[in-house]
Amino acid sequence: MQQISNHMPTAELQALDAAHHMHPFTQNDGLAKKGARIITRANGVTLTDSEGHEILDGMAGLWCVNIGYGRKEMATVAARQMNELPFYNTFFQTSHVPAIALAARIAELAPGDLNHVFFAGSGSEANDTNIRMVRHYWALKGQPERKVIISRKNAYHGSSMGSGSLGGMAGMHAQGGMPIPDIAHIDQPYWYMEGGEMTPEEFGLERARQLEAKILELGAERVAAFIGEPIQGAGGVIVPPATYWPEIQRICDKYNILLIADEVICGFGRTGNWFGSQTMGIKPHIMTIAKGLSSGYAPIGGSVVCDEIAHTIAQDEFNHGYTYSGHPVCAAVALENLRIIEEEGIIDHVRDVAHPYLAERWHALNDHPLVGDTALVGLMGSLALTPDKGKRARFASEAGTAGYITRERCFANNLVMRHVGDRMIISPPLVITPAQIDTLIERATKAFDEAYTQIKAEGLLKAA
Ligand code: PXG
Repeated sequence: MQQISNHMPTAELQALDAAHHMHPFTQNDGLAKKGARIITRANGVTLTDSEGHEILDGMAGLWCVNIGYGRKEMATVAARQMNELPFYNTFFQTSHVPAIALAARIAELAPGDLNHVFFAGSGSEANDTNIRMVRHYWALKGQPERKVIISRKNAYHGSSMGSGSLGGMAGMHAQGGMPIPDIAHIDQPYWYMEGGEMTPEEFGLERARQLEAKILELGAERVAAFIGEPIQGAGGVIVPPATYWPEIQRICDKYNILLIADEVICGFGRTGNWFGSQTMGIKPHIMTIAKGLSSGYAPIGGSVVCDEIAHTIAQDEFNHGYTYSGHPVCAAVALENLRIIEEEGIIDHVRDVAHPYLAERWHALNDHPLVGDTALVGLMGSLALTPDKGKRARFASEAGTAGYITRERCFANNLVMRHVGDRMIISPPLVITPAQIDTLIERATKAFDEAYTQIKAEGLLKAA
């Protein structure tokens, strides 16, 4: 059996990595000089690197390892499915048991009449499906001019041409010819940094009403759908004011615009319910799912579609699909993941134990001189670093300078906490215990203290 050794010296692994492996969202020259951190094993909420460090994973991998690492049942199910049927496709009038069972299970869990699943290999692929599906839906309804999809700046919906265009990441749009035509973006509901003198409630309404203004500007007869993450994840865990989603829902209903909830991060327990739409009171026509669907143990995503759209699309051949749509091993692994989440009461644990405890400790970080704002929904949290707490001030330094310093101090203290600009974010495995939350907060506090000292010493504690 060919094995990749875990016992090669770190420097050799790093040299091979630098020579041959192109990392996503990375300046690879800089990384080559520094050397990648090499993760070799993981269990529960803890990663082990090639130097033997034990690191608390405050990000659940990439927002996905909801059930935690090292669940042997997942490996057993994958091996069993590989032995029985490692691959078959779902094109050309065939199906197989894992895809059938998973689609039926997702339909049971999903709210309302979201009863149909189009599988993909990832969240990006699923959002590409959504673009084509909503446009084709309107074409079948005799309204082919309804093509425009409205999204938000600083949204993240994936990295393919379609999904990256839906997203509102300026840095992505600057490279490689994005966005594709007929995608429009409105401003994000980020009160802390963009709300000015408005109350959060006023600001939530103001930002939601940009959707109405955009619809009227384009002409409602040209607008196919609105897409949003119930809570923006990659954009910095931005929790919209309470007034935002009800107003978005009202506007979508009024103009008969389809509503797509991108649940790739919020889905499968992250917000304390099965779906973020339930937490935020949204009634979507389509939900994008991936990540927590399999807890990242296998790559799988999909679009969960309401009766009306699915029945309409069913009238025609939908010329769309991926080799790995409903991949049997990934589907079997996802089903086992859903069984674990349900039978072990993991969402109850989030709601009743982990969230309340983390909330107490997370919001207490507001007392730190570097912290100006904390937010936490379920187990997705963020906080703003600021040079001047009283004023919701930005740093004068380039955005992300203080965040990067703080992130590096977290790593040095064996904690994975990410930064988005000067906002720190967490999204730990949903199985995290109160004792592990204590460890997370202790390491974060120490890292923030060290970062504060360094930021001050480097003369960066200045407001813009
Ligand atoms: N939608 C949302 C809301 C996401 O967060 C995707 C779609 C795309 O999924 P795939 O499986 O194609 O990656 C995502 C992915 C980050 C980061 O830096 C976030 C994601 C991916 C990579 C990096 O936080 N989210």
